[in-house]
Amino acid sequence: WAKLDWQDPFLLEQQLTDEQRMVRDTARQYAQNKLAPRVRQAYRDEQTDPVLFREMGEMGLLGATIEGYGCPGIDYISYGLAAREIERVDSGYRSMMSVQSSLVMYPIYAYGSEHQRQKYLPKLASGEWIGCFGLTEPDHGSDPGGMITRARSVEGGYCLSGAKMWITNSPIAEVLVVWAKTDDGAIRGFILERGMEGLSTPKILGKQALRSSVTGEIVLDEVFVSDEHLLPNVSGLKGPFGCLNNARYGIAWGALGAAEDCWHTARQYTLDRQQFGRPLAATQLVQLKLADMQTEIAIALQSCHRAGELMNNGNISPELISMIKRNSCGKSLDIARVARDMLGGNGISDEYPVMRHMNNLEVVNTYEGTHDIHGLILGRSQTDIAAF
Ligand code: TGC
Ligand code: FAD
Repeated sequence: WAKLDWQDPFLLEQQLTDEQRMVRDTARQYAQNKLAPRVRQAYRDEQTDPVLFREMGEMGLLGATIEGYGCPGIDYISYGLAAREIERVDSGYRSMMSVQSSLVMYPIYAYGSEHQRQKYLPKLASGEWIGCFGLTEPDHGSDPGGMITRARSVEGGYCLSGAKMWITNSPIAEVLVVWAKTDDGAIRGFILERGMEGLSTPKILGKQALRSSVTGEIVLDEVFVSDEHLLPNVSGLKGPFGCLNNARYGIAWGALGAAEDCWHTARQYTLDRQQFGRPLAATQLVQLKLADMQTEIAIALQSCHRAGELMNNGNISPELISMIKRNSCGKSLDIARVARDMLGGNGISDEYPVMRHMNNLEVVNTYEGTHDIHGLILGRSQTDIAAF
């Protein structure tokens, strides 16, 4: 019998290719050497440094699965492994990377004209330009189909009016992918640029989570865009949802990085901390908690790896992505809450990462479709009844 590798019970390491390991190691090095030393202050000050996008661009982490246009074209398992390494440091940093990659570059690549691809993708890949994705509105979150933002046809283009809420990167974005209903009621995507008349992006202040990643509104007051700003190759909700599939897949891997950091921190802390004359880790209650964390993370990583194989051969369903997004986020949030408790009073201090991860995971469990909405997507898939 083999000896269990407690950190990697299913030997995921052996399932990876050399290239996947290389991408993972590069992302880990960047995350640990460059992001980890900055995160505590960034989180305290609620500051997002735009230079991080250029660093991520140099590391090939932006739009990484896209072929050409300055992007490396890595496979989906490598992309998931990179998301896990970045989120091991902070969910906010992974958010910045996934919005730019899956929600801004992907729609331009998949639905844009060749001219739009050439114009935007290289600068988004290098991080010179920062992007954001506006779907959610103040009164329409889980039900984006009810959006009220309008793109009225006018001579030579469209006039956009409305408001988007809770938009990652919006206050610092140069390129804004915005979804709006046209005169015929169809949902269409538009590429907006900072500086357009009538466009503003106020920052949302006072977030108690995801503080290293800036969030804002997009306010559209009769913003004129010419026809060439319309994404020509998609119409309907399948446009934004197609982007969300990629982002949700990355989140499923990423959240587990944050959970692993909580698990490892709780394990080391309870080994070091003595109460009643022995390490906390010598108690049955603590060992059960560690066993639960190890089990949930190991099984979830295997599900992500399998989903990555299906992504790579173009054979994944959106519902399976809902399953792993929901499972990883829900389980990671539970793990972070338990880890916070295991650190006692120290668990609330930012000397340790667990409470920051816990707060961040509250967001990760909510955005890109809440835990319950993904449950309803899975419920619909087995009953054929939409219970939303
Ligand atoms: P429904 O009738 O189900 O579908 C409408 C049309 O869309 C198609 N579709 C999909 N296509 C591709 N992928 C998917 N996952 C798809 N889901 C649906 C569907 O086939 C249909 O196409 P067609 O051609 O027949 O018209 O739509 P519904 O309005 O009933 O939707 C229900 C529900 C709950 C599934 C959906 O609204 C939903 O997923 N809600 C959650 C909203 C959400 O995830 N918002 C995310 C905002 S972006 C964000 O949070 C970024 S955070 C980023 C970060 O910082 O990391
Ligand atoms: P609601 O839809 O109002 O849901 C509130 C509660 O009701 C939830 O528990 C939900 O599960 C439940 N609920 C809703 N409908 C039902 C139902 N039919 N049955 C049972 N329960 C239901 N959006 C973007 O477009 N772009 C971004 O970049 C972006 N970034 C974000 C960053 C942050 C920090 C945050 C917090 C959010 C971000 N979002 C973004 C928005 C995010 O996607 C939404 O918050 C999310 O989809 C939920 O929508 P909502 O907040 O309106 O909640």
